[in-house]
Amino acid sequence: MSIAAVERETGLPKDTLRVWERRYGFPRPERDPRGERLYPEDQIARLRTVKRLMDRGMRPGRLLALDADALMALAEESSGDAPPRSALHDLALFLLKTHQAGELRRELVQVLMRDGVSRFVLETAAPLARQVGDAWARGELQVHEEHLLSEVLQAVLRQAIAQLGAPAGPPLILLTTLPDERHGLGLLMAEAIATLEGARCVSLGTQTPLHDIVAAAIAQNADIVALSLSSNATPAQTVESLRLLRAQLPPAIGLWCGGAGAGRIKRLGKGLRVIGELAELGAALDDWRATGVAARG
Ligand code: B12
Repeated sequence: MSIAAVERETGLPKDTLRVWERRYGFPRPERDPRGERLYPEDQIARLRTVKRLMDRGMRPGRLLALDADALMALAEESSGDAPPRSALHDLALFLLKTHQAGELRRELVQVLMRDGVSRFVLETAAPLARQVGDAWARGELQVHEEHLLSEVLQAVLRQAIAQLGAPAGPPLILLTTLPDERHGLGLLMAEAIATLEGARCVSLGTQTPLHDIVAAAIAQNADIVALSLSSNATPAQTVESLRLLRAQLPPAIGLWCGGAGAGRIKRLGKGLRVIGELAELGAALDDWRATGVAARG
């Protein structure tokens, strides 16, 4: 894989990969006939694990000093920090591995009926998506099995949103993701919780060009534009897109961000609200209603 492909695959910027190569001697890419870097699959897998552990707060210097086996042992050990796996999650992983999509959907719908939308989203859907991502990174699930989970979860989340009916609002929230962001499950989860909290939601799905986000927000008379940023989002590019978006959106329209990638952009300043956890969305909406001010720093 080329350096650009490794950046896309792992979320590690090209410059970082080159610096690590010089400073730590890892990764050690091969070269193609034109002298361009080529990364073998085993090194990409190791880089994925390094990134995952860095997202949990570990320093790259420490991680890159470990050989492949020691890194894997650390990853196993630190998966204890992840939310505990429930019996349902084990069942879901089994159903994915045995390709029983219909059965998985039935199980999830039953949990939705039993627990209600809020608990289903916070306690079942979000941890399940993360655990499936971890299982894929460990090589326990195939890409097509991960895709299957996304499709099943999307279907169940859409069913949950439809069941809630359309609240009258306000505020009216326009939901979408930035042009390079294909992760849309967090967006659906935010839509479900916001709908439950009585906000009117219009979702454009994923990957909307910036000028179209602005045009849609004006056309829909939106109070808030809410974006979902996954951990795959490149911080520098995200900050730049958010700056452009903030500058082009009318000041009265709020710009809110959530998702694993939103935690890194807290310092963008006025006119952007970062909502760390979905559970905080209700409080943010109460706040908006109490002050009546959409654009907040
Ligand atoms: C499903 C999935 C995909 C699917 C997405 C399908 C879909 N329709 O969404 C597909 C196959 C498209 C995909 C593609 C890729 N993916 Co992917 N994917 C995942 C996976 C398994 C689940 C994502 C997810 O939904 N997570 C659950 C969400 C809901 O969690 P969250 O982002 O933390 O959000 C929570 C809150 O913050 C909040 N929230 C989210 N949004 C918002 C918005 C608002 C307004 C609010 C208030 C709150 C809020 O709600 C959530 C619940 O608490 C993750 C694993 C993981 N750990 O997340 C990998 C993961 C995110 N993907 C990853 C990668 C590398 C990729 C690809 C580069 C792979 C590739 N080679 O193509 C591409 C990139 C595509 C792109 N340009 O965006 C990596 C990112 C690594 C990193 N840290 O940089 C992960 C972490 C997998 C891994 N373990 O390595 N992926």
